[in-house]
Amino acid sequence: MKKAILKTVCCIAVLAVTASLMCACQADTSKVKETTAEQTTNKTDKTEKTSPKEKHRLIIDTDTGADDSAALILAAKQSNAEILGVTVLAGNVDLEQGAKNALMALETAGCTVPVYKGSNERFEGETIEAFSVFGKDGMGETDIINPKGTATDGDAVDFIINTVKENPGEIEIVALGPATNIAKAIQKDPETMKQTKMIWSMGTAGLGPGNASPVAEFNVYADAPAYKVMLDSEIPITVIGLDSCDGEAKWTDEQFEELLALNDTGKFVAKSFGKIRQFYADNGSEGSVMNCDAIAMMCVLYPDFIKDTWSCHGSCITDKGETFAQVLFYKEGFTYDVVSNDDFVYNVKLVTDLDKKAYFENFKNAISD
Ligand SMILES: [Ca+2]
Repeated sequence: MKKAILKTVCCIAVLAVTASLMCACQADTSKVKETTAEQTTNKTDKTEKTSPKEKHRLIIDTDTGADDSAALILAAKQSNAEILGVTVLAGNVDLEQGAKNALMALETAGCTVPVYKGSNERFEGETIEAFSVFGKDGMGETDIINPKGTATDGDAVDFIINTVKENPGEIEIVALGPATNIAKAIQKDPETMKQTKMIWSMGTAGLGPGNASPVAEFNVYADAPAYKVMLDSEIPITVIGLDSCDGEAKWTDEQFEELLALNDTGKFVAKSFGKIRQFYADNGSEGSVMNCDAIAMMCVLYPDFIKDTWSCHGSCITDKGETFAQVLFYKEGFTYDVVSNDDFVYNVKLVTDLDKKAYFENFKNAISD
């Protein structure tokens, strides 16, 4: 099988714009805390109609290609997301390009938060082979990546550990690439990392087919040992698999045209998907493409978006062979004839149903000015 990677307000009046930007992406939480109950009641941001009021304090871990970029923009535009930092690793593209892409996506969304560079090698030391169907720059090769900012000094893994340590039980990590940075953080300081509130993992094939092999999804395939470390870490994990972004969740040609006509942010997102749309067309799937990373972000920020989850024991196969990087999900409560699940640790919530029809409209509303 061809290695086809189909990944692939706060306020009223004058305060509204400033405060909503701060709520969306500002790492300085003191500004967020200034929001009063009255102001919250008077929110006018249209995205609030479909998003909850609970604040999510996020680290976004990303191998930034076009779909990661869409997820970053979504988070930056949502007033219930506070991005404390973005950590980058190789995957869709190499580390340097991934950092530039993340910076550009955040700048496009009007968001300034620190971007840290992390792993260019797998958990076990081999270089991560960057592979992108989003073009050489991971962003459609249309010269849209010209960030003004640069990556912040310091290592992504240390940033993750220190941020969790300083905010025990509060940090949600949105994992949009291979699990290398996260596994390294777990290896370096497992007790601190257990204070992570939740890891939201866009990874695995879910209950469907893979895209790196018949059974494996790219993020897991790129570093299966790291994914195994993450699953075995005792940190709460919610998994959004490839099957969650298929079918009605795919974006159509007409929807990309809507984004092009919407505003500069919409143009940026639409252009970044140009190469992957061509890739799909060349592989017999013209007219719609998956956008998994932003769907994972929507799962974090729009609880009504998730319709069902299974409590599962998730197990990652790291032995070389046909099933390398497959993740098995043993559903809690299911009785097997030959395998007792009594001793399993139910370490994963697997998203098994979500509001796919609402995906594009929610995204478009979030980035509308
Ligand atoms: Ca990604």
